[in-house]
Amino acid sequence: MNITWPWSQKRKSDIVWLDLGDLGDLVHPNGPHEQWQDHGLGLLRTILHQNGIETDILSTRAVTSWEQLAKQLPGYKMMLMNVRSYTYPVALKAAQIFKEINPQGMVMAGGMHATVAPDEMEQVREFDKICKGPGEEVIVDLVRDPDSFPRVFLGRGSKSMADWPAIDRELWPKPANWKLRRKFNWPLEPECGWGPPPVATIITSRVCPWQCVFCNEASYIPNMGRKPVDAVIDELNFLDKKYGVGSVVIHDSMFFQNPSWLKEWVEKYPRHANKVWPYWAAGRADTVRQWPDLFEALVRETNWNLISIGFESGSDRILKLLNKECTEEDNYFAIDLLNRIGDEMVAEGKEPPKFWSNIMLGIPGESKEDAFKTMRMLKRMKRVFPSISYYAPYPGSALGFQLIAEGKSMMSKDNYHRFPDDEKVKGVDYSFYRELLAGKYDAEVNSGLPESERRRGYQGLYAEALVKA
Ligand code: B12
Ligand code: SF4
Repeated sequence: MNITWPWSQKRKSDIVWLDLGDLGDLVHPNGPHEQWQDHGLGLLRTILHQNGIETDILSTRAVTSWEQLAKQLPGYKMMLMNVRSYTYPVALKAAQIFKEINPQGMVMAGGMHATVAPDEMEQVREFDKICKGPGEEVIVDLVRDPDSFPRVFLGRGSKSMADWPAIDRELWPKPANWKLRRKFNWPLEPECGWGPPPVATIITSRVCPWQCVFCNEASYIPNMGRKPVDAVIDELNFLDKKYGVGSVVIHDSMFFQNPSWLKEWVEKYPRHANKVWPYWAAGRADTVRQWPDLFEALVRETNWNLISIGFESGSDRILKLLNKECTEEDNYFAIDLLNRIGDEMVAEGKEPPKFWSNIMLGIPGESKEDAFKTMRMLKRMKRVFPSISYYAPYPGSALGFQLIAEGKSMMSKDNYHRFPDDEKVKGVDYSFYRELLAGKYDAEVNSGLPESERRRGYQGLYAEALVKA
């Protein structure tokens, strides 16, 4: 029997924050990433509570049916939510149910989807207020006096993350099943195979200055200062003292930027953190090539042992098309460097670092040879968790908007979901990619590769790597 914890929670407020995600993700999740907590929700609820505005928390992830959610909604006067494109279908349904039950209640929506697709949300009468952009400087006024805001409005963010309060993690939703609860380490997060539990997810920077056409964060997140190194370390030490930290996931879209910040991190993290916890964080191949010494120092001295790089493709033609501003050569430089550092660390009797290698297949315009080159690049990595997905045309990205406008996107409003093996763009030969990942084209991929690389990635490994992450 599953016990859904929120049912037993006492209602403290007539304002509820609804955490979004697939039904059941906090009851019996498919994988670890579905269980990760939402920093936008955490930050804004912390700000509200610090300003004397109590909110209750409910989660679509903590129920297994819409009826279960509906039973918890009567009487609320306001519902707040952080809507991303991949949670939009859930947000829409929840807003409709809320308004059916509480016709006088208000639904306040913000988040990435509200920022990149406000027109879509404007057409839905159940959304009473739609906030584009950051919400930390407006959330208190919005909740106190919603009528002073137009229906769709521009939010306001802090100048720097130094101004953000540390998230009160106990405001995050709880796992809703006693078995899951035992290994979840709430309010820290569960193990996902990247490092020992409990896992602390943190954010040190919000903006990525690059302009990749499939992502393009800079176009919708206003520039803001990075969280000071001391504040990051203080937060981790605080969490460790209170809950015990096993490893860290740095959720920044781009951790490996601002060399001066990174140098300070190399200097202070090993000396001031309670423990030099291993961590997952993201970089780019071109900047690894630009600052190889800094990269090596971070890996060796700060225990950056899972390096997420958006390699995306092993073909210059496709990298250009994606405006990735990285070349095949940059990618191979980063791969060879980490292979070398890993070999040396093995020789020193240390655990070697690994890549978390983001790869996209099924990019419109990609030829079979381009895809073979990508698979060859993957085989060059000695130690890697491949994270492979079919290109998804998200609104908010330049290429996404273009494909949506051309009618080529198969990601309907009801299905912004990113299941990596869903078919997402018209005209892409997905059966070829399925066969490629199943090993049918191994001969072509392996041609010209040395024996050691041919052997890497046994049949089926890459198909399994098509995970939802
Ligand atoms: C951490 C992260 C994840 C984590 C954890 C997600 C989670 N549980 O929160 C993981 C790794 C699981 C993940 C996965 C995915 N993610 Co992700 N992720 C991020 C990342 C890097 C940071 C999110 C974050 O915490 N930001 C910081 C907080 C403070 O910001 P925020 O949540 O947006 O909230 C602010 C505002 O939006 C606003 N706001 C929010 N809610 C509200 C509500 C009200 C009422 C108001 C007024 C304001 C407001 O105020 C907040 C403070 O400024 C973002 C990129 C980014 N820079 O934001 C991508 C991002 C959100 N992810 C994205 C995507 C596409 C995905 C994936 C689909 C695939 C992928 N590309 O990795 C998967 C899907 C997972 C799934 N469940 O199916 C896209 C979403 C695009 C879109 N149009 O919605 C982003 C923007 C990255 C990108 N540029 O493509 N992701
Ligand atoms: S894909 Fe990575 S490098 Fe490119 S804009 Fe997005 S976060 Fe930045």
